[in-house]
Amino acid sequence: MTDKNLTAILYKQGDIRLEEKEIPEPGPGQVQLCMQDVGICGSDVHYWQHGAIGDFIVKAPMVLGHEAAGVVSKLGEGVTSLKVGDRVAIEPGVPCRCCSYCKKGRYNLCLDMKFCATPPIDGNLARYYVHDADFCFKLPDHVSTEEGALLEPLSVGVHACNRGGITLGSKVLICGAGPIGLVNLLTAKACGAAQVCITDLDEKRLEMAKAMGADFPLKVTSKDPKEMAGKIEECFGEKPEVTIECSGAPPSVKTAIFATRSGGCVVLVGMGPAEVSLPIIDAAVREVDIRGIFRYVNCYPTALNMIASGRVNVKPLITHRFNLEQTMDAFNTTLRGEGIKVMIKCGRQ
Ligand code: NAD
Ligand code: 572
Ligand code: ZN
Repeated sequence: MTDKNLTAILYKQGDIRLEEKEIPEPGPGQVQLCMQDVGICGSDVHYWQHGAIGDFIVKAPMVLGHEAAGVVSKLGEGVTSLKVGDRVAIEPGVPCRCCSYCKKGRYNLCLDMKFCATPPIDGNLARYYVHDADFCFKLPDHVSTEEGALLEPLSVGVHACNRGGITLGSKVLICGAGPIGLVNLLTAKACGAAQVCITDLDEKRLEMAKAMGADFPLKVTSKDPKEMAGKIEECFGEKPEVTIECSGAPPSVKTAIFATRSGGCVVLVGMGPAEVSLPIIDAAVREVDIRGIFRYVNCYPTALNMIASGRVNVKPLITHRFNLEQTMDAFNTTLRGEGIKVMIKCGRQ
């Protein structure tokens, strides 16, 4: 089999195939990338296991992968910002650039967003891939392409911490110590948070959170959100001003509201059921703001500066590495809940 452009394609629920595709040519304003590192996200696994997330249904074969970095291998017409050989992180969502959201700078809310590995848009888990050059961020020599791939989840943390208003001295609660909870932990600390409490059901994940700087790793031992909120208050000696909910589990969202200080903010990052019963009057009368986030906007430059300056170290998040040919092993590892971030090396071995 000639290896032109080995690509990981989700055909339908439960059916990922590695296939040879043509190497794509860059159009005007685009670059062709020789892919280096692609991290597996929970959403890739969810599409594989369920064939859909909400209204986003896999109706046609779709290339997986959106946490990615590569090396520029060809320039499309008019591209002057990059050159062949540049190592870049790929911001996976390209908006229309023309609508009112885009023009106001909130391009993550664009209704015509084309986001890698969100149906029907192909992702970049392949040897070669093309992307718009202005959504590729050149990495300094001392930043690896693995770190470049991790700019994607880190940008979720940057956006969530911005939306929560985390600042110097903040006391912060993070619910859920998965990859997204952990990038929020790193970002909150880098924003100057004085103390961070992070919750999870899983002790291994809490150990990882402790190693990454959590002041209070707290195991969820009670099904009663008010009781958990009490335990969180005991950790800090008072309620935290900001809570970033990164599990999506309904009891945890309730805990997030009860645990947050009056006048504070709960940021909803985790996506659980579409409708959840919440202590909304408790939030209302204590002026606890509830804010959502949708991915990130204008966060790649910040995330890259955080890594390049050494203020944030994302490397410990990577617990497993596989080659592109081992894609199924990589996906099964994530499915089993082993480790934190599974990275797929896309170069020929
Ligand atoms: P993950 O499943 O790896 O992590 C979630 C963690 O929450 C797990 O460690 C789990 O043990 C823990 N958990 C479950 N129930 C809990 C409870 N009651 N209390 C505390 N912790 C609990 O997922 P992830 O990759 O870290 O992503 C987290 C969430 O963020 C997902 O729902 C994902 O869809 C969402 N997400 C949202 C956006 C956005 O734009 N809003 C972007 C990226 C990810
Ligand atoms: O890295 C981006 C990302 N976004 C996630 C999950 C994982 N990774 N989100 C949760 C699911 N939504 S969605 O609106 N959707 C499938 C488009 O339900 C997007 C944000
Ligand atoms: Zn993702």
